[in-house]
Amino acid sequence: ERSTKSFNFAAYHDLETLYSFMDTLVASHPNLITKVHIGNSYENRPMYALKFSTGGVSRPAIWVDAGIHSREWVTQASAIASNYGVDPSVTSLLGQMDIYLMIVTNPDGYVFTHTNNRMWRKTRSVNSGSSCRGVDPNRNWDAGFGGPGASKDPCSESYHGPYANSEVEVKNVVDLIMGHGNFKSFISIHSYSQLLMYPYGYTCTDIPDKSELHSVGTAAIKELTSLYNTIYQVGSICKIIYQASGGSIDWTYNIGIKYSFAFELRDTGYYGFLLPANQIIPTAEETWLGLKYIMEYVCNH
Ligand code: ING
Ligand code: ZN
Repeated sequence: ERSTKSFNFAAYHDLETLYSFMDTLVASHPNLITKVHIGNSYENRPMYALKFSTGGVSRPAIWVDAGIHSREWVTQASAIASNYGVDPSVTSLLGQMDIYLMIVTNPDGYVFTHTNNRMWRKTRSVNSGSSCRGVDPNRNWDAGFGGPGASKDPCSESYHGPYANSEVEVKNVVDLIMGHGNFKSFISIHSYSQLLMYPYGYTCTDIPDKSELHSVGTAAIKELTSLYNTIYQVGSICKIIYQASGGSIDWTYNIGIKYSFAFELRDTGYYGFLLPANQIIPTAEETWLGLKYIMEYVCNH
Protein backbone atom coordinates (compact mmCIF):
# COMPACT_ATOMS: atom_id res chain seq x y z
CA GLU A 1 0.00 0.00 0.00
CA ARG A 2 1.53 3.27 -1.11
CA SER A 3 0.63 5.36 1.89
CA THR A 4 2.91 7.09 4.35
CA LYS A 5 0.37 6.28 7.06
CA SER A 6 0.70 2.51 6.90
CA PHE A 7 4.49 2.37 7.34
CA ASN A 8 5.58 0.95 10.69
CA PHE A 9 8.16 3.42 12.03
CA ALA A 10 8.46 1.39 15.24
CA ALA A 11 10.26 -1.50 13.53
CA TYR A 12 13.58 -2.12 11.84
CA HIS A 13 13.29 -2.73 8.10
CA ASP A 14 15.43 -4.17 5.36
CA LEU A 15 16.88 -2.05 2.53
CA GLU A 16 14.14 -2.88 0.06
CA THR A 17 11.44 -1.75 2.49
CA LEU A 18 13.24 1.51 3.28
CA TYR A 19 13.80 2.20 -0.41
CA SER A 20 10.18 1.54 -1.28
CA PHE A 21 9.01 3.83 1.53
CA MET A 22 11.26 6.56 0.12
CA ASP A 23 9.35 6.21 -3.16
CA THR A 24 6.08 6.47 -1.25
CA LEU A 25 7.27 9.66 0.41
CA VAL A 26 8.30 11.23 -2.87
CA ALA A 27 5.00 10.22 -4.48
CA SER A 28 2.98 11.76 -1.66
CA HIS A 29 4.98 15.05 -1.55
CA PRO A 30 5.87 15.64 -5.19
CA ASN A 31 6.35 19.38 -4.77
CA LEU A 32 8.61 19.03 -1.76
CA ILE A 33 10.67 15.84 -1.95
CA THR A 34 12.80 14.46 -4.74
CA LYS A 35 15.00 11.40 -4.72
CA VAL A 36 18.55 12.19 -5.77
CA HIS A 37 20.52 9.20 -7.06
CA ILE A 38 24.08 10.09 -6.08
CA GLY A 39 25.72 6.95 -7.51
CA ASN A 40 25.95 3.27 -6.71
CA SER A 41 27.63 1.28 -3.95
CA TYR A 42 30.51 -1.18 -4.37
CA GLU A 43 27.99 -3.99 -4.91
CA ASN A 44 26.10 -1.76 -7.31
CA ARG A 45 23.14 -0.79 -5.17
CA PRO A 46 21.78 2.71 -5.79
CA MET A 47 22.46 5.37 -3.16
CA TYR A 48 19.68 7.89 -2.65
CA ALA A 49 19.41 11.19 -0.84
CA LEU A 50 15.98 12.69 -0.25
CA LYS A 51 16.06 16.35 -1.20
CA PHE A 52 13.55 18.59 0.57
CA SER A 53 13.17 21.81 -1.36
CA THR A 54 10.50 24.39 -2.08
CA GLY A 55 12.33 25.78 -5.11
CA GLY A 56 15.17 28.10 -5.98
CA VAL A 57 18.48 27.27 -7.61
CA SER A 58 21.21 25.72 -5.46
CA ARG A 59 19.86 27.25 -2.28
CA PRO A 60 22.09 26.99 0.77
CA ALA A 61 21.72 23.44 2.01
CA ILE A 62 22.00 21.16 5.00
CA TRP A 63 23.21 17.57 4.69
CA VAL A 64 22.12 14.82 7.09
CA ASP A 65 23.32 11.23 6.70
CA ALA A 66 22.56 8.08 8.66
CA GLY A 67 23.81 4.54 8.49
CA ILE A 68 27.34 5.12 7.24
CA HIS A 69 28.07 2.32 9.72
CA SER A 70 25.59 -0.38 8.84
CA ARG A 71 25.06 -1.95 12.26
CA GLU A 72 23.90 1.34 13.80
CA TRP A 73 20.30 0.47 12.99
CA VAL A 74 18.62 3.12 15.09
CA THR A 75 20.20 5.75 12.82
CA GLN A 76 18.57 4.59 9.57
CA ALA A 77 15.33 3.97 11.49
CA SER A 78 15.36 7.45 13.06
CA ALA A 79 16.19 9.07 9.73
CA ILE A 80 13.22 7.45 8.04
CA ALA A 81 10.97 8.23 11.02
CA SER A 82 11.96 11.90 10.86
CA ASN A 83 9.66 12.01 7.83
CA TYR A 84 6.69 11.06 9.94
CA GLY A 85 4.04 13.56 8.93
CA VAL A 86 6.74 15.76 7.33
CA ASP A 87 7.02 18.22 10.22
CA PRO A 88 5.29 21.53 9.37
CA SER A 89 7.80 23.37 11.57
CA VAL A 90 10.45 22.99 8.86
CA THR A 91 8.28 24.86 6.38
CA SER A 92 9.79 28.27 7.15
CA LEU A 93 13.31 26.87 7.04
CA LEU A 94 12.58 25.36 3.63
CA GLY A 95 11.68 28.81 2.37
CA GLN A 96 15.38 29.60 2.47
CA MET A 97 17.29 26.33 2.50
CA ASP A 98 17.26 22.81 1.10
CA ILE A 99 17.71 19.69 3.20
CA TYR A 100 19.41 16.56 1.88
CA LEU A 101 18.75 13.39 3.88
CA MET A 102 20.66 10.20 3.13
CA ILE A 103 19.02 7.42 5.13
CA VAL A 104 21.23 4.48 4.13
CA THR A 105 24.76 5.73 3.44
CA ASN A 106 26.23 2.20 3.42
CA PRO A 107 23.65 0.06 1.62
CA ASP A 108 25.92 -2.98 1.07
CA GLY A 109 26.78 -3.13 4.75
CA TYR A 110 23.13 -2.66 5.66
CA VAL A 111 22.06 -5.64 3.54
CA PHE A 112 24.91 -7.69 5.09
CA THR A 113 23.67 -6.87 8.62
CA HIS A 114 20.32 -8.40 7.64
CA THR A 115 21.62 -11.44 5.78
CA ASN A 116 24.92 -12.46 7.38
CA ASN A 117 26.29 -10.52 10.30
CA ARG A 118 24.19 -8.11 12.38
CA MET A 119 27.38 -6.47 13.72
CA TRP A 120 28.90 -5.50 10.34
CA ARG A 121 30.17 -1.88 10.38
CA LYS A 122 32.27 -1.36 7.23
CA THR A 123 31.70 -1.31 3.50
CA ARG A 124 31.87 -4.64 1.62
CA SER A 125 34.71 -3.88 -0.77
CA VAL A 126 37.36 -6.50 -1.49
CA ASN A 127 40.79 -5.68 -0.03
CA SER A 128 43.58 -6.84 -2.31
CA GLY A 129 46.00 -9.18 -0.57
CA SER A 130 43.61 -9.89 2.28
CA SER A 131 40.72 -12.24 2.86
CA CYS A 132 39.06 -9.61 5.08
CA ARG A 133 36.53 -7.38 3.41
CA GLY A 134 35.48 -3.81 3.92
CA VAL A 135 36.82 -0.39 4.81
CA ASP A 136 35.60 1.80 7.64
CA PRO A 137 33.78 4.49 5.65
CA ASN A 138 34.27 6.96 8.49
CA ARG A 139 38.06 6.64 8.32
CA ASN A 140 38.20 7.05 4.54
CA TRP A 141 37.68 10.84 4.12
CA ASP A 142 40.47 13.17 3.17
CA ALA A 143 41.13 14.74 6.58
CA GLY A 144 44.11 13.46 8.52
CA PHE A 145 43.75 10.31 6.41
CA GLY A 146 45.73 7.36 7.76
CA GLY A 147 46.60 9.11 11.01
CA PRO A 148 45.95 8.10 14.63
CA GLY A 149 42.64 6.42 15.38
CA ALA A 150 42.47 4.45 12.15
CA SER A 151 44.00 1.09 11.26
CA LYS A 152 46.09 -0.02 8.30
CA ASP A 153 44.96 -3.61 8.90
CA PRO A 154 42.23 -4.62 6.41
CA CYS A 155 40.82 -6.96 9.05
CA SER A 156 40.30 -4.14 11.54
CA GLU A 157 36.88 -2.56 12.14
CA SER A 158 38.55 0.83 11.66
CA TYR A 159 40.56 0.03 8.50
CA HIS A 160 41.08 3.33 6.67
CA GLY A 161 41.35 1.80 3.20
CA PRO A 162 44.14 2.09 0.60
CA TYR A 163 43.69 5.83 -0.01
CA ALA A 164 41.23 8.64 0.83
CA ASN A 165 37.88 8.30 -0.96
CA SER A 166 38.75 4.75 -2.06
CA GLU A 167 35.24 3.72 -1.04
CA VAL A 168 32.74 4.59 -3.73
CA GLU A 169 30.10 5.28 -1.06
CA VAL A 170 32.35 8.05 0.35
CA LYS A 171 33.32 9.30 -3.11
CA ASN A 172 29.67 9.62 -4.14
CA VAL A 173 28.91 11.86 -1.15
CA VAL A 174 32.10 13.89 -1.68
CA ASP A 175 31.15 14.45 -5.33
CA LEU A 176 27.61 15.54 -4.42
CA ILE A 177 28.90 17.98 -1.79
CA MET A 178 31.59 19.44 -4.08
CA GLY A 179 29.30 19.57 -7.11
CA HIS A 180 26.62 21.41 -5.14
CA GLY A 181 29.02 23.91 -3.58
CA ASN A 182 26.59 25.56 -1.20
CA PHE A 183 26.29 23.31 1.86
CA LYS A 184 26.28 25.30 5.10
CA SER A 185 25.93 22.35 7.44
CA PHE A 186 26.82 18.65 7.39
CA ILE A 187 25.47 16.35 10.08
CA SER A 188 26.35 12.67 10.31
CA ILE A 189 24.29 10.34 12.50
CA HIS A 190 25.89 7.41 14.35
CA SER A 191 25.05 5.31 17.36
CA TYR A 192 25.62 4.73 20.19
CA SER A 193 26.85 6.85 23.19
CA GLN A 194 24.49 9.87 23.38
CA LEU A 195 26.92 12.51 22.16
CA LEU A 196 26.82 15.56 19.96
CA MET A 197 30.25 16.14 18.50
CA TYR A 198 32.05 18.71 16.39
CA PRO A 199 35.54 18.54 14.74
CA TYR A 200 38.21 17.50 15.04
CA GLY A 201 38.60 13.77 15.37
CA TYR A 202 42.06 13.51 13.82
CA THR A 203 43.59 15.89 16.33
CA CYS A 204 42.72 17.13 19.80
CA THR A 205 43.69 20.66 18.72
CA ASP A 206 40.69 23.01 18.97
CA ILE A 207 39.02 24.25 15.81
CA PRO A 208 38.78 28.04 15.31
CA ASP A 209 34.98 27.89 15.66
CA LYS A 210 35.01 25.79 18.80
CA SER A 211 33.18 28.23 21.06
CA GLU A 212 30.37 28.78 18.57
CA LEU A 213 29.91 25.10 17.73
CA HIS A 214 30.07 24.16 21.39
CA SER A 215 27.31 26.61 22.26
CA VAL A 216 25.14 25.58 19.29
CA GLY A 217 25.64 21.95 20.29
CA THR A 218 24.79 22.63 23.92
CA ALA A 219 21.60 24.45 22.96
CA ALA A 220 20.63 21.66 20.53
CA ILE A 221 21.09 19.06 23.26
CA LYS A 222 18.99 21.11 25.65
CA GLU A 223 16.13 20.76 23.14
CA LEU A 224 16.80 17.06 22.66
CA THR A 225 16.91 16.34 26.39
CA SER A 226 13.74 18.33 27.07
CA LEU A 227 11.55 15.59 25.58
CA TYR A 228 12.49 12.40 27.48
CA ASN A 229 15.38 13.56 29.65
CA THR A 230 17.91 11.60 27.59
CA ILE A 231 21.31 12.88 28.74
CA TYR A 232 23.86 13.87 26.08
CA GLN A 233 27.41 15.22 26.25
CA VAL A 234 28.80 17.81 23.82
CA GLY A 235 32.41 18.14 22.69
CA SER A 236 34.98 17.60 20.00
CA ILE A 237 35.27 14.05 18.65
CA CYS A 238 38.84 13.72 19.85
CA LYS A 239 38.12 14.92 23.36
CA ILE A 240 34.73 13.37 23.97
CA ILE A 241 34.95 9.94 22.36
CA TYR A 242 38.40 9.13 20.93
CA GLN A 243 40.92 10.26 18.36
CA ALA A 244 39.72 9.18 14.91
CA SER A 245 41.23 10.25 11.60
CA GLY A 246 39.57 10.35 8.19
CA GLY A 247 36.09 11.15 9.50
CA SER A 248 33.47 12.86 7.36
CA ILE A 249 32.83 15.93 9.49
CA ASP A 250 36.53 16.76 9.74
CA TRP A 251 36.67 16.84 5.95
CA THR A 252 33.52 18.93 5.60
CA TYR A 253 34.75 21.38 8.24
CA ASN A 254 38.10 21.73 6.48
CA ILE A 255 36.47 22.51 3.14
CA GLY A 256 34.54 25.36 4.79
CA ILE A 257 31.27 23.80 5.98
CA LYS A 258 31.39 25.41 9.42
CA TYR A 259 28.37 23.72 10.97
CA SER A 260 29.70 20.17 10.84
CA PHE A 261 28.39 17.87 13.56
CA ALA A 262 28.09 14.17 14.35
CA PHE A 263 25.50 12.63 16.65
CA GLU A 264 25.84 9.40 18.57
CA LEU A 265 22.25 8.36 19.34
CA ARG A 266 20.93 6.08 22.11
CA ASP A 267 21.91 4.33 24.23
CA THR A 268 25.03 4.45 26.40
CA GLY A 269 25.82 0.76 25.95
CA TYR A 270 23.20 -1.35 27.74
CA TYR A 271 21.76 -2.50 24.40
CA GLY A 272 24.30 -0.70 22.23
CA PHE A 273 23.78 -1.39 18.52
CA LEU A 274 20.90 -3.76 19.39
CA LEU A 275 18.60 -1.02 20.61
CA PRO A 276 15.06 -2.43 21.02
CA ALA A 277 12.64 -1.31 18.33
CA ASN A 278 10.34 0.26 20.90
CA GLN A 279 12.99 2.97 21.34
CA ILE A 280 13.03 3.97 17.66
CA ILE A 281 10.21 6.52 17.79
CA PRO A 282 11.32 8.24 21.01
CA THR A 283 14.90 8.32 19.70
CA ALA A 284 13.75 9.81 16.40
CA GLU A 285 11.53 12.37 18.13
CA GLU A 286 14.21 13.67 20.49
CA THR A 287 16.92 13.62 17.82
CA TRP A 288 14.68 15.62 15.54
CA LEU A 289 14.43 18.37 18.17
CA GLY A 290 18.23 18.63 18.29
CA LEU A 291 18.55 18.53 14.51
CA LYS A 292 15.88 21.16 14.07
CA TYR A 293 17.65 23.49 16.49
CA ILE A 294 20.88 23.22 14.48
CA MET A 295 19.03 23.68 11.19
CA GLU A 296 17.25 26.80 12.38
CA TYR A 297 20.47 28.23 13.78
CA VAL A 298 22.25 27.60 10.47
CA CYS A 299 19.37 29.20 8.60
CA ASN A 300 19.70 32.37 10.71
CA HIS A 301 23.51 32.68 10.44
N1 ING B 1 31.45 6.45 16.21
C1 ING B 1 32.19 7.28 15.32
C2 ING B 1 33.29 6.48 14.61
O1 ING B 1 33.39 6.61 13.40
C3 ING B 1 33.20 9.49 15.03
C4 ING B 1 32.76 8.47 16.00
C5 ING B 1 32.30 10.37 14.49
C6 ING B 1 34.52 9.53 14.61
C7 ING B 1 32.71 11.32 13.58
C8 ING B 1 34.95 10.47 13.70
C9 ING B 1 34.04 11.37 13.16
O2 ING B 1 34.03 5.76 15.25
C10 ING B 1 30.79 5.36 15.84
N2 ING B 1 29.95 4.81 16.72
O3 ING B 1 30.92 4.89 14.74
ZN1 ZN C 1 29.29 4.89 13.52
